[in-house]
Amino acid sequence: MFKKILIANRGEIAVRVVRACHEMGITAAAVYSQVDRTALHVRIADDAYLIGPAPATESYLNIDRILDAAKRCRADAIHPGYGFLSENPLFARACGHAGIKFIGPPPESMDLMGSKTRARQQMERAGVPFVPGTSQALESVAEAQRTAAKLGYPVMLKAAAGGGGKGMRLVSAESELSAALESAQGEALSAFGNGEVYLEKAIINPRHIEMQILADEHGNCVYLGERECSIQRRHQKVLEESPSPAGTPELRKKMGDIAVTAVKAAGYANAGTVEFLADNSGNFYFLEMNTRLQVEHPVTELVTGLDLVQLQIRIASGEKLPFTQDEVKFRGHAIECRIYAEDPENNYFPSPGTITKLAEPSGPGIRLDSGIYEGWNVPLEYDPLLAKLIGYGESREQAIGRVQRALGEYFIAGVKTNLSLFRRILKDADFLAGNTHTGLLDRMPEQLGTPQTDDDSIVAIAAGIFSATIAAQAPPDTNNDGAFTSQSSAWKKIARTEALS
Ligand code: MV4
Repeated sequence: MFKKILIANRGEIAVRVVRACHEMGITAAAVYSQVDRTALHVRIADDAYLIGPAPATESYLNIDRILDAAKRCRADAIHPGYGFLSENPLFARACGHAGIKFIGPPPESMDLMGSKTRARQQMERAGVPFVPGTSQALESVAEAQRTAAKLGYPVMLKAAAGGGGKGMRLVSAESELSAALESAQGEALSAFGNGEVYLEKAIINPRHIEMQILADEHGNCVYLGERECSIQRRHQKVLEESPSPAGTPELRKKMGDIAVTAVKAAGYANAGTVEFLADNSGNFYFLEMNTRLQVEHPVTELVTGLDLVQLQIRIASGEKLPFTQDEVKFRGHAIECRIYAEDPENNYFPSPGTITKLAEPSGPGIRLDSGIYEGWNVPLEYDPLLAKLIGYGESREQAIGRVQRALGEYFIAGVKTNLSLFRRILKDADFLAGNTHTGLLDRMPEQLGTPQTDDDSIVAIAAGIFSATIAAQAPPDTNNDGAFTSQSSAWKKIARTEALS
């Protein structure tokens, strides 16, 4: 087993990996940029290395500087987390050349899955169902027109080097095709340095369901169940759950077996996710494969009882998978909310700043993977994910009740957050009915400037928090908080004020 792992990431995921290392008796080394000197992941790691200034290209995305830190601290292995260098085959290769184990898949699998057209060709050979379309770059407008006519409109133009929605165009009619092709190719070229674009039939109102897999370096592979990730905004996931409310044990087995086939065809090892689009008729299609640990991995951990990060580390050290597919048991339901420092009243723009107050939820069935603490400044240079609130229950209803309860306990001041969005989603009739789909947030009415609850006690508590933390500079007996005191005993008021100040 490794003695020391360098974590090439920051925020909550770096904290998550430090925790796994400590549970396994492995020394955890952090890296940080100049604005992250006091970040939580630096505080809880055993060592920490400055790798450069704030811009990610000069720090968390800089292969040389990260490898230099890994050599300086004599790390045996590097965990890349998600984002940054996690899906960069050049980085995985550079780690190999430096004699440091990259905790992730072989670079050849990353190359393959990094090209959507190559991945589609490989999946076709393996017999994996994929969205009808081309698996080669389009060469001309005439070719695009012929193919689109065969598929039937609407169609989707996609960048071969893309993923996650970048460089994508929905085309509803032939009259739009040639302009869309030109702009998609231009965008792909400038975003990825590769103008290759291909066509798929468009699936209308799809669900986004993904399958977690785990493969060792000895040819064994298991699936760990699906995650429903349809609740998203502008290709940014907001809430994920497992199992999918649209799923059945039969669908899980079918999708899981197909995911394992895809993984074997890619020569894959370590943790990975196979993404599918599902239509309303029970059909599903391979979309792409993510060759990393994902943000939403905790929901899978809760319903399987497994520790994915520990298993990644054990697999990378050469161990065999310690269980078979039959031994994987699914139990209960888990829901994750991604808590971002962003302003719901300003188009969810990032809202960096200092966390002046923080009250975190806990209690039965609640897991909080957080990267923040009170007094810390959320830098503006990176993704503003603050924490992931994950609720678990025996049933979906119990999980929802626990997340709702925990949202009520959660209080973050100093930065704007999207907590109010979750309070609304968890009351939305479609969501409660399990009718999750990719258009859900677009249809949800914004309730800006109006109270987002009609529960008087919540309004009173919010007013109390406001007067105790923000409005109140004077002693409690001169506070202008009549609405609060009229409903509460004096001792409650004093206790709350003391707890909050
Ligand atoms: C699609 C699609 C419909 N038809 N492909 C968006 C992200 C990228 N990974 C693939 N995406 C889509 N591909 C075909 N052939 C609709 C989407 C899509 C979507 C997919 C998953 C979750 C949210 C989405 C929101 C808009 C579009």
